[in-house]
Amino acid sequence: MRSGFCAIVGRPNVGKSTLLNAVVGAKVAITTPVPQTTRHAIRGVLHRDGMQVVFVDTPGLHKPKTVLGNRLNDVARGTLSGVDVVVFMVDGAAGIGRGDAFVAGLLGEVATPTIAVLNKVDAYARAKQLPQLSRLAALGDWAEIVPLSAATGDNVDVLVELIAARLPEGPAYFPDGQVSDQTTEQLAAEFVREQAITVMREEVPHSIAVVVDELGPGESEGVTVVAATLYVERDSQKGIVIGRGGAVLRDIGVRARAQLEPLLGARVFLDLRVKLMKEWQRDPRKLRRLGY
Ligand SMILES: Nc1nc2c(ncn2[C@@H]2O[C@H](COP(=O)(O)OP(=O)(O)OP(=O)(O)O)[C@@H](O)[C@H]2O)c(=O)[nH]1
Ligand SMILES: [Mg+2]
Repeated sequence: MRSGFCAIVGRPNVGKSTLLNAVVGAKVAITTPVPQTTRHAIRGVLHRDGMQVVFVDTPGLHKPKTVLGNRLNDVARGTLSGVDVVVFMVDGAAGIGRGDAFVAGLLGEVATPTIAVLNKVDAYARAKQLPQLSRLAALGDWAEIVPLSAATGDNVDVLVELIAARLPEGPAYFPDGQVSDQTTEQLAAEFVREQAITVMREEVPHSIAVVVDELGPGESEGVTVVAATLYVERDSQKGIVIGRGGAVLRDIGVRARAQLEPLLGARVFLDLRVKLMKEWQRDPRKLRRLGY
């Protein structure tokens, strides 16, 4: 069979994780309108007759301001060697800028064949596509250039074919039916973090880390208990995440439960708490404790 690895890289918020979910056909990575959502290299597996593609979604490459930021860039850069194909994604709706040129520069140092993707073609006028494509072409030496929409799925199949054509003969790296390398606890923590980011504003989303403390059958039949802690960095953020009378945390819980129930295939009792872990983004030991 044909099989291999494909890294998806680009600056934050261009739609990398949305593409991962589209190609895999399942929600394996969280996606939000807030840049720097993804914090791990997340593997998602596309199974086809006679073919397996392991996609590696990565944190958006950016100018780091914290230890966490440096760590995220290292994770993204670390995936570039050891894959068969790289997908370099830019956001056609936001336009191509210095952040994209910076990532393209990094890719110039890597020998892996790279397919450039112009994402979000659903979100701007068609007349703007040609200039965007030529700007993208000028950024590097790309094996192919593909305009697509990760959100609507438009042209995603074309990208998959181009990736498949570049894969070697190889083994199946994941068993049939397995679409991700994350544990249920990791996925559940990410689903909670997605809703926390979606509900929060300003700088708070970046200050949140989520750890699932417990996940298992509850006392009543068909109920799964998920207990998770939302860690914030500053004392003032605790009150913001909890909200007046607990309203904000409740809102996060209701939204997260709606995502967790299909994931776990059960009714979910979700127990959320908020704790302070001072300046965790700047402390390597705390980062390790949070799994980063
Ligand atoms: N209109 C439109 N929006 C999209 C498309 N793809 C992604 N988005 C939106 O763009 C935002 C960012 O998407 P993500 O997939 O989280 O982006 P990312 O590149 O993984 O971001 P980081 O993890 O922060 O690096 C979300 O609000 C998505 O819904 C697209 O094709 N069209
Ligand atoms: Mg992402």
